[in-house]
Amino acid sequence: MSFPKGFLWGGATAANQYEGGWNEGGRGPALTDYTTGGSVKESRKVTWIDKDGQGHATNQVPFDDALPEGGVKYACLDGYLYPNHEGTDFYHHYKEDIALFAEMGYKVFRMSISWSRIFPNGDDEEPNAEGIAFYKDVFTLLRQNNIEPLVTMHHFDTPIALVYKWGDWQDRRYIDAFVKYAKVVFTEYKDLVKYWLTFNEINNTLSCINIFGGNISDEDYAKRMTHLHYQFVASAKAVKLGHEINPDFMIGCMLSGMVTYPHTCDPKDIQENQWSMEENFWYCGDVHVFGEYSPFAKRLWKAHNVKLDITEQDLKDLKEGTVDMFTYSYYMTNNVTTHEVEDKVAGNYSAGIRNPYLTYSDWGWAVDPDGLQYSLEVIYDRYRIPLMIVENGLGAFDTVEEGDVIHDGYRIDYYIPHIEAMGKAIDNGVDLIAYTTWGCVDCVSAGTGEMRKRYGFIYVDKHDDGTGDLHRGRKDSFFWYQKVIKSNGEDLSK
Ligand code: BGP
Repeated sequence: MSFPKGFLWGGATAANQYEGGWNEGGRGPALTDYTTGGSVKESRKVTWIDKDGQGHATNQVPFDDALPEGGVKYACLDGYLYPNHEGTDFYHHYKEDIALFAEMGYKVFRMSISWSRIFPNGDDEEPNAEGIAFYKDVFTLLRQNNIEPLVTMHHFDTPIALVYKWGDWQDRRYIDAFVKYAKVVFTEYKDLVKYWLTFNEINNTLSCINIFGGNISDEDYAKRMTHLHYQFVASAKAVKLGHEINPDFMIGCMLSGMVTYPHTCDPKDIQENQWSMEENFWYCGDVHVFGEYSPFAKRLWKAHNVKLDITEQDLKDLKEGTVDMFTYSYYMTNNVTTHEVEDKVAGNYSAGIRNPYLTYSDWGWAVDPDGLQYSLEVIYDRYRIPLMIVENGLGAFDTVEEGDVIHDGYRIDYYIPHIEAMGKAIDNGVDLIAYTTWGCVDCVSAGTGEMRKRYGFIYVDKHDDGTGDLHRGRKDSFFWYQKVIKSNGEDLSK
C-alpha cells in the first residue's frame, strides 16, 4: 500500500459550524444562523416569526412564506441556543488553529468561505472589505505554513437576504449572484488558493428525501430539482470563470458519499439499489463531470411531473464548466430494499436498515471501511478524474481527563482501516489525491447541532449548553495523525 508522493493529507471544516463571528466584521446573516441546537432524539429547529410577530420553531423551513409576500421573517428567539453563531470560533482562533494544523504536518486544510461575509446581502454592489481581508489573512498564514487551502464556496449557508428574495434557490437570479461572488473570491485569492469546491454535498437535496425516508409531493420534488438545476448552472459558470482567472485552478464538485447496497440478492433489490444510486448520487455527479444530464434524469422528471426551466444557454454553460476533480464525503453506507425489514438502527442521517456485517457508531452511522474502497473504485471507474475524500471520520463522545488529556483510541481505530482502504484503492489504480478528515478540530454537528458529537484531533472546550472557554487541546489522535502524515500513510500503528 503506497500513497503517492505529494499526497494531500489534512482536515476539513465549514464556516457555518466552525467559523463563528456571525455578526462581526460586517458579516450578514445566513440560513444556518437560524437553526437551533438539537440531538438524535430532538431534531434541530428553524426559528422564525410570522406576520403577526408570533415566534415559531419548526422542522421545515418556511421558504415560500419567507418570500416578500409571505410576511415571515427568520428570527432568533429567546429560549433557544444557536450553536452556529459562535461555532468553535475560528474567527478569533485562526492563528492558533493553523499553528496546530502545521504541527500535525497538514499539507491541505479544507474550510469554507461564508458568502454573507463577502456579500452581507448576497448580491450587494460592493464586497465587504473586512470579510475579504479576513480570508486573505487566513490563506496567507496557511501558505506560510506550507498548507494548501481547499476552499468550499457554499456549505449550506445561503445568505438570508437572498432567501427572502428568491426562496431556496427557486429563482435563476441566484446563478448570477453566485457567479459574482465567485468572481470576487477567485480574483482576490487567485495567488493563494488553487483548490476550490463549489457546493458542499449538493446531492443532499435529493438523497435526504430518499435515503432517510419520507414521501414528498411532486411539487416539493420539482422544487428540489429546480434548486439543483440552478446550482448546477451556477457551479458550471463559476468553474469556467475560475479557469479564465487562473488556469491552474483545480475546481471540484462535492457530493455526499451516499453509497448504498442492495439489502438482499432479490433482483428487485438490485434494481432498487441501482435507481437509488442514480437518483441520490449519479444524477448530480454526471452533470458536474459530463456537463449534461444523464439519460435516467428523464425518467425521474417524468415520474414526478417535473418541468425544469432549462435554457439552451444553460446546456452550453453546463458543457463548458465541467469540473477538474470529483470530491465527496464518506462516512457510511446504507442498505436499500423492496422488502419489509424489522432490524432497524436509529440515528440521524441513517437510512435505518441494519447491515448485519457492520458495526454502528453512537449516532447510528455504519462503520464500513470496505465501502470506502468500493466507492472510490466505482466512482473512479465512471469518471476518471482525480478524486478527493474531503470528509470522513467518527463522531464520538470524548472524555477529558486530568491535564486536558483525551484518550480517543476509538477514533484511531476508525481511521486505520479507512486509510488502508484508500491505499488499496490507490493500488488498484484510483487517482486519489487528497484526504481531509471531517471536523479535524471539534466543531458543531451539522445534523444534530451538538458539540458532544466530536470528530476532532484537536479538542475545543465548548459544550452543548453553550458554555466553555474555547481553549484548544491535543487528543491522542493528534499525535497519531501527525505520524501518519510524516510517514505518508506508511505508519498507521497506534
Ligand atoms: C456532512 C457535512 C458536514 C459535517 C458532516 C458530519 O454532511 O458536509 O458539514 O457536519 O456531515 O455530520 P454531523 O455533523 O451531522 O455529524
